[in-house]
Amino acid sequence: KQKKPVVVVTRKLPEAIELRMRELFDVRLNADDKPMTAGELGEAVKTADVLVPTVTDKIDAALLSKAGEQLRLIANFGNGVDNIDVATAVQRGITVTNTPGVLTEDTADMTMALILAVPRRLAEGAQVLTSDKDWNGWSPTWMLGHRIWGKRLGIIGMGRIGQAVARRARAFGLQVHYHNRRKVAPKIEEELDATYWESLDQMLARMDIVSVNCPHTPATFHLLSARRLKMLRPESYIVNTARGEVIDENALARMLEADEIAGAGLDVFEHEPAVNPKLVKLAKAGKVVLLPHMGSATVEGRVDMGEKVIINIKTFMDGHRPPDRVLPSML
Ligand code: 8YV
Repeated sequence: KQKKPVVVVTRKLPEAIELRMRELFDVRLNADDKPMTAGELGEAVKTADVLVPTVTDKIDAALLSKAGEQLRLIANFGNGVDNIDVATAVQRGITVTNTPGVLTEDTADMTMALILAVPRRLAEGAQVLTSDKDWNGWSPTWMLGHRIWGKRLGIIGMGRIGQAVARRARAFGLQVHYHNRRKVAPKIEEELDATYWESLDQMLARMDIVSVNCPHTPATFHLLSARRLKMLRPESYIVNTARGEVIDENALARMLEADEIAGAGLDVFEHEPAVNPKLVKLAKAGKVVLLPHMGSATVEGRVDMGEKVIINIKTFMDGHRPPDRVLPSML
């Protein structure tokens, strides 16, 4: 009987996924629900045939240089692969996979939730009834937010998630605009009634709400730089459910403080789990809504992600190309 491959899983996964993995592989699980240290990861790659990391594990060139010859596959539990030095992994003959598709709708839902929550002051309103202060009752001029219907939404990154956001936005009466490396297929553009902007600067200057839905790559790091953020109108809002690194977080916080933009809804941060104290202060003041990286956090989604990881490992171990292989040229 063939030896089961050693699969090191860096974080606690849904129980059903762990059970299924144990049937198929020689699973080494990180027992506590916190990230492995760099030292523990270094030990893990010496023995693992397959590594299953998450967004909280940095799989960089230094770590990969410690890997033994037996490490052949890194099956990321997650869609974004900015935690992995894919080019170095591939150079060393290691295949990398991710979990695309299964978290598209959940992440788009959370994006839409923030698009609604910030202009309509949802978090602030919810606090009124749970804080010690009394609610004095309805008033015609109290807790007024801004209408989103009829406004212009600019989506940065029109991949699966961007398109899913666009579909929702259309249903809420928003006009959809987008910036992407390239124009999407005419059929999709037509379905979404979406306007393409080749120039991100020009799009930013005309939007009411901007949503970041692109991956974090060297090309998108601080894509929303201090200079670009200045293009935004003071009445505009910004939502990010992609990666914190795409926005210069400090510059954004400064602009929010100075009322140079109206508000922000952020699910991701530049230095997770640290959050810029200025943003926390602004959240307490009701100007921004902060979520702790929950975009894809559904019970169903995590199981789907786990199943994708299993399929990728199994297919690879059976000698075939795994369905969700990531190549450096795709980034
Ligand atoms: C996951 C995410 O929670 O998949 C991604 O890219 O950001 C999240 O939805 C996380 O990455 C799991 O590793």
